[in-house]
Amino acid sequence: MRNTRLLVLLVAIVAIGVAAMGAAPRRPKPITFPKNFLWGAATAAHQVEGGNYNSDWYQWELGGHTKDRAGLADDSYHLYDTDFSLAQQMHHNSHRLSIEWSRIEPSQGVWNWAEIKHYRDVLKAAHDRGLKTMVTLHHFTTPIWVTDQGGWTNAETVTWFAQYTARVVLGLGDLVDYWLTVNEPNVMVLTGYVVGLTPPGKTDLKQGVQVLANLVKAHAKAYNIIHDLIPSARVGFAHHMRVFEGNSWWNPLDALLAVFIDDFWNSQILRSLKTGHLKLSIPFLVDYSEEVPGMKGALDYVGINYYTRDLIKFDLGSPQKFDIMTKVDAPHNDLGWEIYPEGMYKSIMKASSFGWPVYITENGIADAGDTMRRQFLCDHLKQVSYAIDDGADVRGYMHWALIDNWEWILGFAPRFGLVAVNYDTQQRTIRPSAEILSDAAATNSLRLCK
Ligand code: GCO
Repeated sequence: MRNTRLLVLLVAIVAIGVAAMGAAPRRPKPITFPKNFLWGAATAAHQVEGGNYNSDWYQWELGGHTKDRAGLADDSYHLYDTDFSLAQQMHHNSHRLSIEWSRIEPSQGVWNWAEIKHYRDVLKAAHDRGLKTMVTLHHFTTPIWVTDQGGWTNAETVTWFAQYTARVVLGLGDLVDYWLTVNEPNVMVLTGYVVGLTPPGKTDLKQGVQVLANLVKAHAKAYNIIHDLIPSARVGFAHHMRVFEGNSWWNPLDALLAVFIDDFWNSQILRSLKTGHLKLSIPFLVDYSEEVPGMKGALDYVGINYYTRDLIKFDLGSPQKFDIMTKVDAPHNDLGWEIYPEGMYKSIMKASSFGWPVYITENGIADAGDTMRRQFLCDHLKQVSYAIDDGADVRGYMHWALIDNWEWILGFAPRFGLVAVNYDTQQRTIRPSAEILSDAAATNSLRLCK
């Protein structure tokens, strides 16, 4: 009896000790980052360039599915050097942007050399401002000539994307430091083929899974083409990662579903690229399996886009048998997304468990008042540093976004920019909170974060 009591006491003491250690600060201040760390911000062609009238998204806008039309957006097609000079003023050493496929190849097999020349000018301007270039080949928009022939449901699109990739590599390859093939294949499929909010507006999970498979194949094919032409190229894709947890702690079905969804959403594409076997599955819902030649190891780094956490609730009444919820008693951004910095650490650790280096290719906050971004940056960057401490090979952080921009179906209202944009005048103004990232970039540390 006495021994048992003693044992209980001992266990309690050890437990308290461990808990106290866990609560202790993880790093001596100031937090510093590895040498040659990339510091920068991201944009995407259709969201900032303006004048893109040849893609499925433009048609979607015409169909009245978006709050505003992108129109001239930030007019970055013309003002790109102004944008880069702002990045330079903020001490960034890199910038992520995307190339608009429908400009380069306005109709099938027709190459617009003037647009290739335009992007050469853009990338040169970035280099002249001391910015390494990270170039996305497909950021949500697909040329109309492709979607007219079935878009990403058509397996031929994989070949067409490969041809476009080859053209871009030949035309721009000498000016690209990092490649991203596709942006967020999982988001494209969820919004475009499952919930139907973005083009092509379908609600067909089966077709969505086929599209996801095609996007992964398109990535792998593009990866190989880029490497054939430029053996030393660094090629990744931008993977949207989220944290999924059960909605009610007492309901094991919520937790179990969260495990399945987490694996499908966050890990299965990476695992497929590791093994060469494309396997997408959620028990009773999704089951896709195919050996894809040339896919094994077709990745040099994982680009992580991280924003938030979701809670999963078992629901017999919903077609998918679950609902996606947001934690209520937590801080949220202007769009109601939970602000959950620990998710950054969790996402990095998950991605890096596959053995690839990681770049954060997006992370940001809709915060029109600029009251939350400062803390957001500090909290998320700290989590990046903790992941590095724990062995993850993180090599860069790109904030979403460099400037306010057109947020797809939500139009111009959400303000994600380090730089505020007045859309009437195209006046750009650096937001005070941008200082956190500028100083981090200038000093390779988080000395401004408490
Ligand atoms: C995405 C895209 C960006 C968005 C950003 C904010 O993640 O949806 O890559 O185009 O604008 O994420 O929602």
